[in-house]
Amino acid sequence: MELTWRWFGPADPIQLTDIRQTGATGIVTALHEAPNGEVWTVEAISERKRIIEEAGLTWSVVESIPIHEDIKRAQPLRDTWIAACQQSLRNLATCGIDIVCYNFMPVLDWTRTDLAYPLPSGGWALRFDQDAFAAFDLCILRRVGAEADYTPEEIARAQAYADALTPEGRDRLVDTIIAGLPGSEEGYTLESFRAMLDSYAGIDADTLRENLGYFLRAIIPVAEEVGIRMAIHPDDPPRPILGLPRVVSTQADAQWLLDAAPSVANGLTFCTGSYGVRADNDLVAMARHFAPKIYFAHLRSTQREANPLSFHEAEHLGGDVDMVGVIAELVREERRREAEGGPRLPLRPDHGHQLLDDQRRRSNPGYSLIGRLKGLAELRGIELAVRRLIG
Ligand code: DNO
Ligand code: MN
Repeated sequence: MELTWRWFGPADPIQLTDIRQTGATGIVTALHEAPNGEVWTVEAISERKRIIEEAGLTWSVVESIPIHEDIKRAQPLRDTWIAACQQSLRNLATCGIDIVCYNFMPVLDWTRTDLAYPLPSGGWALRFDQDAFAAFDLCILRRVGAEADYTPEEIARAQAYADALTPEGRDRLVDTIIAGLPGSEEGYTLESFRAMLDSYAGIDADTLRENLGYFLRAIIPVAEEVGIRMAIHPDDPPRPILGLPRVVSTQADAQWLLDAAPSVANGLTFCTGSYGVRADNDLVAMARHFAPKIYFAHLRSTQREANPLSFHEAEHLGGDVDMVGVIAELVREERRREAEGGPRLPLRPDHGHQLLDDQRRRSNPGYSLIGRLKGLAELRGIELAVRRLIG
């Protein structure tokens, strides 16, 4: 499989020359500096592509093309933003880029409560602690109606959590949740965040699904026409949060999405770390079922904790995800594509722990150098072993 690495562009403290040494050959990136909704021009795309190729790498996947909140909320300007997105896809195709990852999570992209959770080994992981999150929701944000989403025990634990927070701890928690993790299109203050949440009043899962369907019916034909394969990233965590609906969390959700706009251009980013947080997602079965529609793979594992709504990011080959089983399905799929002249199947280590020098150098949360290098090396080893063993 094509080994890739997420790079946040020239501002990423991890440079292309570093990535070249990891064994990855493909770059996963976006024009992160382009404001949400603006068309990505052929000039800007080719310039970024040139920088990547000059380093001996290729621009393998776009992650992500931003989907404007107006599209998710069906606001009057949605057709304008959709037209911009269609034009960006045409321009990407002109530059020879043919896989585009995106997500349809309202307001927040992926969400964590702790960016440096100490592991017994001394490494640091990203963590989502349900009590910390509930403390944010109930005691800091004070979202109207939030109590209905929690049991009395959860509310008591959240209150105790909030009472124990220092002012710095409180600020850190707020920033971690709403300031925007890497790749997020927006960051918020508490005030702008409340306003954004309010703008989703009345939008339930059915409405969000309807709006996603509208988007797909507009985008997928254009992608198909220009030879781009769209790959939706699942929700992380894969469940509604803060009263916001999420509709790409389960096998049934992914099936709905594929059926909503049947086309070779409509496919999935198989993110094992996101889907894998739910015990009812059987990842090996999903990899097998969706294999031909998996256009991009994010491989990492998570570990559910005593409270199964809490989790932290595990070793790539540890935790709750059967990574060997998933890779075996992906290798089988790649074999089929090789036999039929089908498209490539890029994968990337999705996040890594902060290990060794990672703890002393700057990097984007989740996107460390050594932690991801370790993940990549392990995943590559499994792939080679599986390839040999299945003959
Ligand atoms: C989480 C990460 C995210 C993801 C974006 C995709 O699993 O992979 O940064 O890239 O949500 O749009
Ligand atoms: Mn992912």
